[in-house]
Amino acid sequence: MIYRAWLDYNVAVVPGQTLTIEQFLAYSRRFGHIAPHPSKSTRHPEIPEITLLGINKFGADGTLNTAIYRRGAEGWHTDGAYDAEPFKATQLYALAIPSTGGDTFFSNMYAAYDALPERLKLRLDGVRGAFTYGGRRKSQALLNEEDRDWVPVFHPIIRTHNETGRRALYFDPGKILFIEGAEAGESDALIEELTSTMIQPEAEYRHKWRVGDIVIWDNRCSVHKAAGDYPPHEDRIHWRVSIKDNAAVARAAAE
Ligand SMILES: O=C(O)CCC(=O)C(=O)O
Ligand SMILES: [Fe+2]
Repeated sequence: MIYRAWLDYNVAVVPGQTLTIEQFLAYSRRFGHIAPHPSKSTRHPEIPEITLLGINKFGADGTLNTAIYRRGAEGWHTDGAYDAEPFKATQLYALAIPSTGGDTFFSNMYAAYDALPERLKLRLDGVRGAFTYGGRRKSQALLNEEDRDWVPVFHPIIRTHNETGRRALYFDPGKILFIEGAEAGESDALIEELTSTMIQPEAEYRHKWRVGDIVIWDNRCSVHKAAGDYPPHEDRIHWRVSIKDNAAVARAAAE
């Protein structure tokens, strides 16, 4: 039931939960395989599948670590586009929520595809983009030094969702390097045009968190960003899991 609604709506919210980590992991596995996130420094110290959001926000000298405070707030993105098999879903469970701010925004990429001018639909059909962690800006502050060397991976910019069969725009301004087969000027122009047109205001959802909320989103057909605007001295803490497609993980293991 939840799974079907989630496929239809991209984002599913289950409010009012009181879960242990084991329960959260067990529930998350209904959606697929939980893969540890490449940011090792923000993983739970004992359970690598769990990423902790909003923990260790202040350094030893008391300064705010903006990479942690503003994680996910640097722009619209889809999680894991730097991976050959990107995360199908991301799921967050809210443990502490500030008195004001700290919302998460979502936007539908089926709607973004539908709204593309015919010229772009034709130009991008069958065309792939090159993606890395940090993209052209090389924003890699959450990665350990030894984990910052990324080989670009390629994904179709117009993606047919493997479960719904619908076409979506698959694009991430902060992770894309270039559009395959386009000369540099055109590639930059396409990236700029997609960046400025990908968000359809009527296809947005803004989640206002409450403690106990579980929110899962589909990275294959939506983008999201954190507001990054809450009072830094207040807590905003989530458990987070990155979820891959079971069949894809089994295929990769067999290779
Ligand atoms: O903290 C949030 O609101 C979302 C952060 C984010 O982009 C993510 O967890 O993938
Ligand atoms: Fe994200």
